[in-house]
Amino acid sequence: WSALLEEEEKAVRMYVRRFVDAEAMPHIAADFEAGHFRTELVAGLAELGLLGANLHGYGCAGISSVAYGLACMELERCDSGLRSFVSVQTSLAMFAIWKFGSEEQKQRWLPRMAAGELLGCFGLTEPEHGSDPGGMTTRAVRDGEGWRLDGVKTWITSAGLSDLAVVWAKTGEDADSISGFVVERSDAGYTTPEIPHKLSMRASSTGSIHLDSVYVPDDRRFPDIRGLRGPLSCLNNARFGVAFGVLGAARACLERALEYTGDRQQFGVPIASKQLTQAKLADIASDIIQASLMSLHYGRLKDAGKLSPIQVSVMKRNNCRVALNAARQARSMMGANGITVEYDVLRHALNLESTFTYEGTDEIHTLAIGRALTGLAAF
Ligand code: TGC
Ligand code: FAD
Repeated sequence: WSALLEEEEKAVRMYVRRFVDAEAMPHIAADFEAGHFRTELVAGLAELGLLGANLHGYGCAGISSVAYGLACMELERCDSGLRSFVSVQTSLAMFAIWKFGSEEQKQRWLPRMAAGELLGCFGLTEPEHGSDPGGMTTRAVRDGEGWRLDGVKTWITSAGLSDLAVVWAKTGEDADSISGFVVERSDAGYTTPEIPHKLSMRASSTGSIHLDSVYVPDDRRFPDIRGLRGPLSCLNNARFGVAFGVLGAARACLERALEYTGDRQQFGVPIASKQLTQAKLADIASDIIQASLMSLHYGRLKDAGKLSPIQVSVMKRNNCRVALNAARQARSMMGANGITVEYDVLRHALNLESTFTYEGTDEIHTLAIGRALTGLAAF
């Protein structure tokens, strides 16, 4: 499918690949084992223009959606956590400000976020409201010239690394009152405890956001967006990056499996010479090719402003399934060695369990597609 890519897209893919191979790959196994996100990578990611890459203006690179998708693939070829960091900074925190912020808010945060000087996170999920964010209980109550925020957000990527958080809260009882606020690290009552003991996304930072009567001035509320449409619009962008990204993990697993099964001898011959192995490899390769072509087509639609949320659901659901299956199959082809961190594939499989769940679970996207097909909501 490379033949279908523009020169600029190939160039982005190449320079991200070089950066990842030189700076991230050598450390990823150790970082995953240690449960460590390598903050040293942030400056390099910013220098490559990857923070806010597909946004225009405010110091952002303004590359195409396809080029951004390819960058996500290259990052996730190393580890989903690395792509997640870029997704959250770009498609959730920066996009929310870029799309819904006032001109003053954009000028204030976006250039420094693009430069990697300010890191952001995105707080939508709550302990009791994951798939149904409309039920959120985080509240913002008027207090003089500003707002008092109370509530808990959880499973927030980069919470502990971030200088600011885009937080969604209700100002009334209904989902229609949901508003977006930018909370800063220095705000009194704002804390971000890390979530320990993860078996997935270990090279990514994941935490909670505790808002204990946090005062936020009115100039840190997005002026015009109200209701669930605000956060869900941001998710469309992030889901697009996830969908492209996971194919990078799938490709890494295929490459690993090809290498391994070509070398590994059983019954006196390489296991790659066995038909059962070839069937697994053929299925993975064929799934990746189909998913890549669909993603490229949807990426071109996105660049033309014609990609619908349902197409994003189709792409996110399909590609996460393809990638998780590729990682599990690759693991099986590598036998016992496949369970070690040294061979990468189980690390990818563990990470891909998270991608299956976040940005809308597989089931939620299934039901979104079902609703689009039948006109009946089964959530
Ligand atoms: P529903 O009645 O369907 O819609 C409410 C309003 O939202 C609008 N809308 C969308 N707008 C833009 N994009 C979309 N994809 C949209 N989907 C819906 C809709 O038009 C309506 O607008 P308005 O103006 O008419 O009011 O809402 P619902 O309550 O029935 O919920 C639908 C459902 C279940 C699909 C939605 O709640 C959902 O998507 N749930 C999943 C939640 C989710 O994905 N959370 C992700 C949190 S962030 C994250 O996981 C980051 S991981 C980061 C990383 O590390 O990469
Ligand atoms: P639940 O909603 O409780 O779902 C549990 C199960 O029930 C799932 O299988 C689900 O599909 C199923 N289910 C739910 N409703 C239905 C239904 N109506 N019909 C059928 N089945 C249903 N959130 C953020 O806001 N910001 C972040 O940065 C962020 N980063 C994350 C990073 C990681 C590593 C992870 C794992 C999660 C992250 N999340 C983030 C949270 C993520 O979006 C939620 O986990 C996800 O939306 C699902 O919510 P839940 O975990 O509460 O599961």
